[in-house]
Amino acid sequence: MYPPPPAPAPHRDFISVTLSLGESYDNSKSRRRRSCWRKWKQLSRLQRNVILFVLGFLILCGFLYSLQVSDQWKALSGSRAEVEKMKLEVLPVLPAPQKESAEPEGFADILSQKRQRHLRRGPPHLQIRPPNTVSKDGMQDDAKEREAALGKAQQEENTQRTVISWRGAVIEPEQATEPPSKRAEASIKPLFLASRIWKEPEFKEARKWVSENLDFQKNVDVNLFESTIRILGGLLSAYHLSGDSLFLSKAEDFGNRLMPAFTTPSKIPYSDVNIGTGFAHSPQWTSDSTVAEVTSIQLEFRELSRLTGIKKFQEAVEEVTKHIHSLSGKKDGLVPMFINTNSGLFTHPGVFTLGARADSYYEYLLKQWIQGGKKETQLLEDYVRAIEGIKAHLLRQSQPRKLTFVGELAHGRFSAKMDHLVCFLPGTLALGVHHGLPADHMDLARALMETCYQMNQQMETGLSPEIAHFNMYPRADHKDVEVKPADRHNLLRPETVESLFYLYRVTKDRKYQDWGWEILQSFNKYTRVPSGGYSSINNVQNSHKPEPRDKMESFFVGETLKYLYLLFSDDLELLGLDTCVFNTEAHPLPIWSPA
Ligand code: DMJ
Repeated sequence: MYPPPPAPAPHRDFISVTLSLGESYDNSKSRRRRSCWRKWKQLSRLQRNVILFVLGFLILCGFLYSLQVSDQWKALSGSRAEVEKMKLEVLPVLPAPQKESAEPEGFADILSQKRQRHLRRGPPHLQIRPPNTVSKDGMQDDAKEREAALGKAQQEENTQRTVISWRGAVIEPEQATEPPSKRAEASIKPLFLASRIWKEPEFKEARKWVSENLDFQKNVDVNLFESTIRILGGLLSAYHLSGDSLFLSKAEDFGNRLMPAFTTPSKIPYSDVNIGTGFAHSPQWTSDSTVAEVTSIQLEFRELSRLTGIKKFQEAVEEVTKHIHSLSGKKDGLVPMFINTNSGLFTHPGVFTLGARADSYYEYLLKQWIQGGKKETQLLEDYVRAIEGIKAHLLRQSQPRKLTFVGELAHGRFSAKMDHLVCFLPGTLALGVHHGLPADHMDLARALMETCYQMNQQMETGLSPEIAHFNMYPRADHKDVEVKPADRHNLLRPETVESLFYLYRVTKDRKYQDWGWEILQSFNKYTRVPSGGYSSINNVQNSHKPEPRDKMESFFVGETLKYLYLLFSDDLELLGLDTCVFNTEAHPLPIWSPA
């Protein structure tokens, strides 16, 4: 045992603290040193060795730790630089609309903005752009620098446009100067005056590929609907954009290969066809086809007939339209989701949605009417009746913000579920109003557009889930839009921005551009892949871990980016709503007899 330490003198402690200034500093230090030394001497050899070993170990650890921290610090500074670099790389790649009545900016402003122009881009109509006219007053010294700055800014814009024009929207609005090929039919007002895409090197490269590599003699099953809207629609659109008959002959070849799909007892086409063998069939598990699929191939087949003079394409698809027009099982113009290829009857009756499996039925009623010069009144009647059916049976308002949404009906039971796919509807309604349909359709279009925007905006990533559920009852802590775990993914779908494009074209309200801009920022932030391209994500509600799926659907470049490009263009005649209709994959086709 060690002798007990000398009894502490409480007053002395008190004095050593409070009166330390009255005691010499050296004295107190040397006393402490002496007492430590005495205690050290009182320890056994073993105890001293243990203490020395522990001290040595601690010093060694401290040294190693300091080395590691300095490495981490270096890495951290490096990764900060990386983050900054990435911020610069994750630039919005689409051009934005011109600032409205912009005051010319001072040169100093432009120079200081130049470096940050992408990072600080706000809503499109507030964006900073080089002025069109520049005051000469007091600016002569800076003229060269200004020119360089503007040139650089323009260069940046051009680079962005090049990026987007290659894999995205392939149209350059500022080059809209020349008409398409003289080979375009005289009866059709030249469609794409606005574009001279066929002069672009990318187009030439693509044409070469189509000419040398696109061979449809393949033993492969394709889905009739998907390949019609993407391949046939794309080829027809390329023909109209370029006037190059290569695309029309490819379209005719492909159309012929799809025709066996219509050889069913009911003339309602099969879902699948082998384009090499001509064997067409339903999916293995059913003889049903999807209503949206068999009714959303008409724009393309009709146009193919008009261009080639071969009637069978148009006749086959119009047979389907007529059949469905007179079919029972609808509810105030709303159609079920399935139809049987043998009986020609709707199956799974009593279930109504504007989402998957029914959506583009409604879209193509209106668009065929427009395509044909607004003469086929039966199409119009079916469309208008369906909109009334939607109002009567599927519309509700959410809580707390009273967002108007389109739900679903199953055997009389309403479900507050809305697919993101339904967001095509505000755009289609606005397109109808542009072509003379009732003004109350526009009220509905605006209300639904707000809802689709909120489906994006209320998510942590700013991107809509695949399916939203709406809260219909006032409940504390509940937002309007709710998402089930299985529905949290985002496939880079176009419907919201597609509708924003139509709403902007019809109303000229720049808020729709702003909303599109926000969505583009979110795509760039959460779905853009640093090495190139974009990816679907698993979870729109987790901005820290959105979980990329490593998959980019072709509709992202075919539709989503194209509609964003057109939304941000202030050239309202670029693929104007009076000259063309976009098929459901965003490929523009001509209106036959423009009003
Ligand atoms: C597109 O392929 C078409 O728009 C189709 O009509 C349904 N939606 C997808 C993209 O979401």
